[in-house]
Amino acid sequence: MFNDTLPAILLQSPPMNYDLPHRRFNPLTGEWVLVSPHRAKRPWLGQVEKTASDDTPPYDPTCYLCPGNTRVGGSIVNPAYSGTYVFDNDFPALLTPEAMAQAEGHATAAVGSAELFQSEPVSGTSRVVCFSPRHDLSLPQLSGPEVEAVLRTWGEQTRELGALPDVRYVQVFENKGASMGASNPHPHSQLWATSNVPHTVAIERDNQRQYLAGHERPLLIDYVEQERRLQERLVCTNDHFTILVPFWAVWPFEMMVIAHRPVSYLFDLTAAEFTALADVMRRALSKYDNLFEIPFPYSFGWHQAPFDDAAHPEWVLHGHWYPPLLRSATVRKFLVGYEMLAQPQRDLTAETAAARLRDLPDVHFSQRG
Ligand code: H2U
Ligand code: ZN
Repeated sequence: MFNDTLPAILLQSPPMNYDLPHRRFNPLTGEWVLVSPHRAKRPWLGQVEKTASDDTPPYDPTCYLCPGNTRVGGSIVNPAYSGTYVFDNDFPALLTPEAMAQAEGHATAAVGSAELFQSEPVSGTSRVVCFSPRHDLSLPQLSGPEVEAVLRTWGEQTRELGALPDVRYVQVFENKGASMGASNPHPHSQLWATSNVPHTVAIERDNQRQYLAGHERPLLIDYVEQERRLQERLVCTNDHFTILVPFWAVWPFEMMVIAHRPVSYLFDLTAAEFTALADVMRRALSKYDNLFEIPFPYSFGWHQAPFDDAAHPEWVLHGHWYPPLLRSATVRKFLVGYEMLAQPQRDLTAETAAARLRDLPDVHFSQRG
């Protein structure tokens, strides 16, 4: 049952006409988004994206992620893996503390005052997680147990990397589709574990802490309960997780997955929660692909609590999908101009985007009879 007491701030918010330009607040980041619903019909003469080819083979002899193939660089051969497959990134963005200590001949740039030219070393580990030996299947095309295996692998990797003495945060993320910078269609994700808590995560932590201190309830627990009651922005839900288009979404079909209890890490989920999470994700990601009947590109990532030696009663495990496509498989949104200089802006409302996703079948178009 949901808590019937709305936080004071929401009780006080006046009814709004969402057909007129307005701005919406993101309580996780403290940022605002400008919403201009009347603009959704403007003509488009700009860039047209290429669609992914639909003749991707189950195995590609030239793919550096397929089982049995040689990785870039030529010295490592992938094993004949049958489930998920994890390896250290051959081109890591971060050096381990040991490699940092061993590095010789370091150059020092000329700097000014300590206040205006701040810097600090960052060490860490980068890994790649392949979802499946199949080169051609994205997450929603895998079976429930296969998606669960991916979730459990992300959880185990988070636990392992988070236990390293110099790690303060583990970011799990997936770039899907060439337009989001994915280097290869083979379904895969990355983990970067760093010696610092990255900026966005630190801001989300501080805002969740502040909300808990003021309301004695975690921010995202209050938020997800109210969204489940309002029902306007829901995409898929079950007993343990909700996927919705957040009220403050910036990207046209942006979604969040939110746990129904304040759990900090994927590895803290129960068996029933892993199964439930695989279920909502398969359904929501099938809707994504069904929207334009293409593998829907996005950047996705988990926000788990930092490993910063503090307890995290404020934290609610959640993930963000940031997909660029707007009106078709070939027309994307760019965050440029006013959005780079002033604030993000969207035309399509979050409610319209959620209704479109909600109304789509939750069975992947490739698997329909
Ligand atoms: P992206 O598609 O999100 O770029 O992820 C692929 C990662 O795989 C990328 O970080 C790594 C790249 O460094 N990689 C290897 O570690 N070994 C390879 O043989 C090729 C790619
Ligand atoms: Zn492959």
